[in-house]
Parts: sequence; C-alpha cells; structure tokens
Amino acid sequence: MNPRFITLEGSEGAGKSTNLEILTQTLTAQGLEIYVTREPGGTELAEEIRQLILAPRVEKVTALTEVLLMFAARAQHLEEVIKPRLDAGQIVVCDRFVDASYAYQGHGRGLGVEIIQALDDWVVGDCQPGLTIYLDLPPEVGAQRIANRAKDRVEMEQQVFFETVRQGYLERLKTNERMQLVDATKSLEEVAAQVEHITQAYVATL
Ligand code: Z5A
Repeated sequence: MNPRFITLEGSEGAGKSTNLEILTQTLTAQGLEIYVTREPGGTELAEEIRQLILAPRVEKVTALTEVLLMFAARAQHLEEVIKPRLDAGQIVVCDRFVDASYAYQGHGRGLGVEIIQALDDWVVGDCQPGLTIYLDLPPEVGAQRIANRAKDRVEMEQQVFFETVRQGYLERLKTNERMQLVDATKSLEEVAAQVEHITQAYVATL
C-alpha cells in the first residue's frame, strides 16, 4: 500500500472527473504537490491502449483481451508515472484504478475475481492506493447525466451490465477498508464537499 496514492472510482456519469478537478484545486491551493492521472491511460502508450479498448468496433472484444489490455496499460502507467511520482513524494490522484477491473471485468464481464486478483498481484503488487473514494450512483441516473455525450464501447453496454458493475464495487467495499462510499445522487456541491472532507481528513494523517 502507498498512502500517498489516492484513487477515485464510480460508474459512468458518477462525477469522478468533475470532483477530481474541484479536489485538485483545493489540495493544490494548500500547497500540496498533486499529480492527477487516469486509467486506462496516463502515459503515451497507455493512452493509445485506452483508444484501442474504448473505440466502438464491429469485432467483439473478448473479456480476456479487454482485461489484458487494461493491465498492460496499467503496467506501463505504474512504472512510467505512478511509482516515480510517489517516490518523489508527490500525492498521486488517479481517476479509476484496479478496483475498476474487479468491477467491470471481474463482475461486469463475468471473468470472476480470481483472474483479476492474480493480475493485480502480478502487475500492481504492493503499489495499492491508501484511499479510494467510490462515487455510488444508480446506473440509470448516470446514463441520464451523460445522455448527450458520444458513447465509447463500454458505455454502449446495457443497463444490466452497469448494475453488475455497481454490485462489483459494493462487494469490494465490504473487504477493503481503504474504500469510502459517497452518495453521488446528491447535488454536485454536496458530493464535492464530502469528497473534499474525506480527502482532507485523510491527507492530514500523511
Ligand atoms: N474501465 C474498465 O472497464 N476497467 C478498468 O480497469 C478501467 C476502466 C481502469 C473509461 O473510463 C472506461 O474504462 C469506463 C470503465 C472502463 N467505462 N465506462 N463506463 P472513464 O473514467 O474515462 O469513463 P467514464 O466512467 O465513462 O467517465 P465519465 O462518464 O466521464 O464519468 P464521470 O467522470 O464519473 O462523470 P463526470 O464527467 O464528472 O460527470 C458527468 C456529467 O454529470 C457532467 O455533465 C457533470 O456536470 C454531471 N454531474 C456530475 N456530478 C453531478 C451531480 N452530483 N449532480 C448532477 N450532475 C452531476
């Protein structure tokens, strides 16, 4: 576990990007050195892998291909960006990380937790986040929030897929003390205040 590594999780439209921006501004204003990144992505190669994963296509992408691409991008991201920044004493805040693989590929795609756990042990090892904020939102509300946006390959899935993903996250919460749930159905101001409160309290312990 690396205490300076913080991740944000949630289903589509839960408000991760929006809250990440607000949070970064607050922490930076306090003089903290924050590095913000995202998954899949975060390096030139990992961003290219992201495009491969998310581009809508006629060919069916197998669940195994999808999860291996996610972890290939993650391996690059960890070595090129996350570990060096943490080693340099920065706080790294990442929009999605390995919990997304448990939720989307383990549960949503039905690969099961064991495969993800094996890849997690192999690729991530002990570079686990110290804090993960999970923005919880019913999929139908999230879908409404992003209704006017062009959808990527994963976002084109049916509602039942996103329900399973949500259950996957809720399962993770039961066994991972570093994860804290925020009710993302509340107003943006309320959600942002809670995300900020949790992070400030956590950062104060570092
Ligand atoms: N994925 C995976 O399968 N496995 C993995 O291991 C990883 C990822 C790492 C890309 O992720 C996809 O990769 C993702 C999972 C998969 N696919 N899906 N679904 P992403 O994070 O880039 O994509 P995303 O989850 O689809 O992001 P998003 O749709 O942009 O959601 P968001 O960042 O959580 O939401 P937002 O952009 O901040 O907000 C959406 C809108 O809602 C926006 O207009 C806001 O102003 C509004 N909003 C936000 N909060 C509120 C509140 N509280 N009230 C009202 N309106 C709000």
